[in-house]
Amino acid sequence: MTENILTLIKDGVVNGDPEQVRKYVTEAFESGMGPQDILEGGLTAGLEVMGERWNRLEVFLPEVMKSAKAMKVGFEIVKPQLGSKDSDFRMGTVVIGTVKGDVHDIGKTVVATMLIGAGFEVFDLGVDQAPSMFVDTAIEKDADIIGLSSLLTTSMAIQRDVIDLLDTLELRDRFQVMVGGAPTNQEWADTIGAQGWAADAHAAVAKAKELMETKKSS
Ligand code: B1M
Repeated sequence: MTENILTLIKDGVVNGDPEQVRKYVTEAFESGMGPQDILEGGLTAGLEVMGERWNRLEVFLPEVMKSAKAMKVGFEIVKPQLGSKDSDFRMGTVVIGTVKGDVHDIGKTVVATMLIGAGFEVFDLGVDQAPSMFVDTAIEKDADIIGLSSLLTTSMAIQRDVIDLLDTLELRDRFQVMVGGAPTNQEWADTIGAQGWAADAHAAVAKAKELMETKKSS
């Protein structure tokens, strides 16, 4: 039963069918399934299939866009269930966004939502953001962490540009920088001097908590 609904959600994403996604995400909740399972087992799994098909040149951009839109319809239903923030309690403040030249926003939005759910105050800048935007907002909001998402090998360098800008402004010690996105890894984070890297949204929440501990003890 659980497997079945998740497969139907996944197929809805693959086929770019928002109504199918909406129907079965709603049914999944009604049957008692948790938001995390629906997100990972259905919605994200559907986009992974599209990514693999793209790699094999079996699909084109309009199909991937349709799938991404269908995924977002489901994510909007799941999102409120992921966030259980107690408004009086704050783990820390995060400014997050996708870097300049990159319009991929799904993974970044999932990470932002999970951080909110874990009790962080999050300012989501959206996509295609210049280094100065991250730094200016972090100063303005007195952030603890700057989160940089990049899904393209061509946009990864912008993560380094943000850190370079912090160095230039002598603000390097004021903020913890966390990077993420499919082409990134721990080695890249170490190379550019980011304090944190995470492979997925779960790991991003754990890393953000760890960075807060580091910040408090420094
Ligand atoms: Co694009 N795309 N895309 N795409 N797209 C990829 C990323 C690609 C790997 C596909 C491929 O070739 N196999 C490839 C990049 C290759 C590379 O550079 N290595 C690619 C390309 C080439 C492009 C275009 C250049 C295509 C073109 O125009 N010729 C173009 C780029 C436009 C631009 O940005 N300037 C493009 C466009 C698009 C769409 C608009 C069609 C659409 C995006 C829609 C949207 O976001 N609104 C799209 C999509 C959907 C994808 C794939 C299929 C799926 C991405 C996704 O949303 N995954 C992707 C293939 C793939 O990844 N398999 C692909 C689901 C999401 C939940 O996972 O984003 O990885 P992800 O996020 C994860 C982790 O990475 C991590 O946690 C998240 C949640 O678990 N994470 C962080 C992410 N950010 C983090 C930040 C953190 C910590 C963790 O801390 C701050």
